Amino acid sequence: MPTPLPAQPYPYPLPPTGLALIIIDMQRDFIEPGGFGDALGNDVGLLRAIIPQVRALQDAFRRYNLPIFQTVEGHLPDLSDCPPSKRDRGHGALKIGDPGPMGRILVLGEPGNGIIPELAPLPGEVIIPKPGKGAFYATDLEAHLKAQGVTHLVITGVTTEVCVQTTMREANDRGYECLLVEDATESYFPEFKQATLEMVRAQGGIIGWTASTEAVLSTLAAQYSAQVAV
Ligand code: TIU
Repeated sequence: MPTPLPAQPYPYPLPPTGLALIIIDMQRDFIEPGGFGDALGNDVGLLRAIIPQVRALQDAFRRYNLPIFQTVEGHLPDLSDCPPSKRDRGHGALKIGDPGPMGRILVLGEPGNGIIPELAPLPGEVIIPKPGKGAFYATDLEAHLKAQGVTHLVITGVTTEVCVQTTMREANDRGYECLLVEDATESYFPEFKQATLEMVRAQGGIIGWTASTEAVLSTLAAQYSAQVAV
């Protein structure tokens, strides 16, 4: 039986099996000075606010043996998977592939492309490299989810209205029941974050649900503690 999790626009049916945590792009490129987010002219310090909540969710999913998928946005060193439109957009100080203080901007394997130490994955946890904003485009995320019987996604990470929202919309169209965690996602633009929360849960949950980290943690404990204990 699903356990109702306090959420908007109505309780989210937390399933007994099939739940996964998605952590979008908590990589140095977006959160530390000298990366892609900084090159685009953003105040990257804003995004650090969600680290404790994402970490608490990561710890809980580990405790209950539920799958965790982290993504990183990045491109192959030859940029063959980076459309010129993306590289040229925005007239930033540094373009994708240029050398920067944390290595080549938004290139897979460079120091800036690494997940921040506070949220480092454990051995065996899956990292999905993605060339686009959505985590399903040109990745094997859906194959992983199907292989593990995942039907419900708790979604966190940055930035809310770009990679997080794109991923949630892609997942919703594929039939996943998606919950966006309000205080575990962040944007360079507070008003865009707020608008995203409102638009995904409008019209009876047109894209899915939103809830607080505390609501997710307490409902996870009620649903899964007993399962782990046996
Ligand atoms: N620029 C911005 O807000 N976001 C991105 O480019 N990628 C992600 O959201 N991860």
